[in-house]
Amino acid sequence: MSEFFPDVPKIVYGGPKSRNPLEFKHYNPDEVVDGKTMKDHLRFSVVYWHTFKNGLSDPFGLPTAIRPWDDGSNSVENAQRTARAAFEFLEKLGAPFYAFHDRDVAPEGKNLKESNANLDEVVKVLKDEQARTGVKLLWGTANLFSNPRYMHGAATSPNFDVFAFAAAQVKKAMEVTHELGGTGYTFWGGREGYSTLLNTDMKRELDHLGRFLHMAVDYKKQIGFPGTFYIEPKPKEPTKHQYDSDAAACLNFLRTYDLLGHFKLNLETNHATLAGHEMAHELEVAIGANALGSIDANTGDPLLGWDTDQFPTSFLLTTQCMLAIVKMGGFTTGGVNFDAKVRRESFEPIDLFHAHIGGMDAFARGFKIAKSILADGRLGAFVKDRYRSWDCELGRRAEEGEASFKDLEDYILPKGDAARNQSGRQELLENLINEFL
Ligand code: XLS
Ligand code: NI
Ligand code: NI
Repeated sequence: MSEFFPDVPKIVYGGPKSRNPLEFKHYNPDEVVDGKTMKDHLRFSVVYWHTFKNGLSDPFGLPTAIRPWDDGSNSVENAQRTARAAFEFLEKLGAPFYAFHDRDVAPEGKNLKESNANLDEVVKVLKDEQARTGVKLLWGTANLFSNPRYMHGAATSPNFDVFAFAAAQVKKAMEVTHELGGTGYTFWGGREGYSTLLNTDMKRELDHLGRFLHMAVDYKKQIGFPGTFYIEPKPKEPTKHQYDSDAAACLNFLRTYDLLGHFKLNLETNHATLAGHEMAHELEVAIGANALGSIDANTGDPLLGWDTDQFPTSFLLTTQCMLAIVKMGGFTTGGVNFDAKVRRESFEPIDLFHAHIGGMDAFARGFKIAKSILADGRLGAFVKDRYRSWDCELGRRAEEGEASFKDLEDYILPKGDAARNQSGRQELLENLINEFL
């Protein structure tokens, strides 16, 4: 079927020497690495909202995107045609997964009942297309931020009716995600945060959010949805402060409300940047808590202070991501989900292919570089060696909670001054990474 992208063939692996922009240079889906194909290691996913629905408007200008499948109407028919275009794209690209918000795939009706009915009509097409192509749903989610009703938030809205509406919307979104065999369901806070503390009872709002997520956990059990629940941290935008501001804040929230066992984190690169962290930092925080589930792969622009959601092309960035993910043992349920959009000036359908091919190649290359760095072993050995002084009897006891201040005093007093330090060798290690890029 070639209706919407007639000039684009199935994207194949051409190798690093290929000069064809519509071929992969590094991503060879069938190549086996450590007993698993690249396709299964990287689990690439395309997002519905940016790739099929985003008109590329910005705060200063109207949409520019040419999207032949979209007649601009709010009809179910338009949504169904968009779904077919989406699957033609997914199939040609060879992406094994996609992700959506309820309102990306189907138009909102004049009330919830009508919206749910619209969704059901489009889900039929999505189901058929999934069966036809073998493409799977990585995760679903509910859009709890676009409609004006959510101006004060959804689960943290001061308006109880809005809270109830959000609950009903998530209930339905979970049902269709389950019906489509989704491997996960994501909670991104949307507008869960505040613009000013002057009008905000923060503790009460957080309590409400905790309750909301418990109800979601209960409903998950009730319908037997086996997928993973994800929380996606973001520090700001659209609100001044989002409650899920970074990985550490999310983990603290989950722990406080006794939800930690039920959620993993879905980390987004540009959100890490906005939080003042490197993506690698966020990954380490999540992995340390055994809570990394999936990543929203993108990047920001250092000169622009907002969530520009650009496609990741830096090998250094993808290497840093994949070093953490490979060390963790790889993805189990999540994947590399391109929550990324083409620039407003890249308005043609073909740009969507260039963007995804580049992102997939960058991650494939980052994956291989990370594997080489780990196989080389020098980096890991350096880090291990840096802590070797702890590998003594008292060090072990201190790590295991079996030593007291008095024990440490008894140990160090006769030694005189503290032991000699060794260099952190940051520059040497940065050079070492560059050997592999
Ligand atoms: C917005 C978020 C959003 C989530 C899904 O910044 O990244 O796209 O991934 O709701
Ligand atoms: Ni995201
Ligand atoms: Ni984002």
